[in-house]
Amino acid sequence: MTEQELDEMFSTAIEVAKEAGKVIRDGFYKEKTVDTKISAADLVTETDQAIEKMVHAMITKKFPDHRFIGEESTAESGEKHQLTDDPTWIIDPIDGTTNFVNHVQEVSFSLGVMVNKKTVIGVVYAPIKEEMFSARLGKGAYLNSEKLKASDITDLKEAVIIFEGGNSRDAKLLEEKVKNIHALIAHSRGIRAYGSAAVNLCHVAAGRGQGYVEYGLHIWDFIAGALIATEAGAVVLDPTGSDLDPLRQRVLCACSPEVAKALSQILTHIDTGYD
Ligand code: LIP
Repeated sequence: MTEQELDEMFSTAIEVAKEAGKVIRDGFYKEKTVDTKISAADLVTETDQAIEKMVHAMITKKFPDHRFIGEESTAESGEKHQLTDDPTWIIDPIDGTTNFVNHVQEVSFSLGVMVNKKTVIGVVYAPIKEEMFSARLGKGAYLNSEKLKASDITDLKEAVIIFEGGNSRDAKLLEEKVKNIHALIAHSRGIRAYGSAAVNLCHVAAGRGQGYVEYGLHIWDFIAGALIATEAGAVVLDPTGSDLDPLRQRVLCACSPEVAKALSQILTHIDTGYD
């Protein structure tokens, strides 16, 4: 893939995010038709579906040979997505749908592009707050035009950690998550939950917290934010400390390797499956 091709893909990603942002803004305070997916806590609205269709059309028009993985088309087909070496656009039309339904501003459009299974572009747009986070592999991460740098804290005791309950209501899984919440509160300066995995990763990239961990996610929730966080100097790993596997449904992000290691040691590692 040439630099010129990557430039073109990056400007398309920004353009697409701005268009998705307009639709999110239009729907934000309106009455919504809400449906549920795997549990009563896993929501989808007509806006999620409309954005995904619009974005898919925009991308395939410009890059007909590229592949596409989207949260809502995957849910509709009920099939597992295939991650290949081909250039692949990975979309979450609204990350933080529960926030969207409840008029909470942490709502984002998330778009990652992978080539040879490596993320080369990440864009997370939180349109209500007018925050456009973006990164290209090896070229740094930005919030609007400001360069991002993660916090330089190395001691977990001084760290604020973002943690989410997720949308599964499986009793055994919840028991393990509660153990993790206990461990995180005991060892850190405090926990937070903003309700959007993509935004959570961007918060760590922007130094608005020192770590984030979640079990039970999917590639579209975290792939863009993971590049933004790493390009801002944070580490993004599998919670066990091994390399991040984009299909393994879990992520650990920390501002420094020391905080990552300490987090990995206190957590109970939950296996929610493989996409
Ligand atoms: C949501 C995430 C949130 C997580 C939920 C869900 P959605 O994405 O970003 O952080 O806890 O499990 O996956 O469903 O709003 O796109």
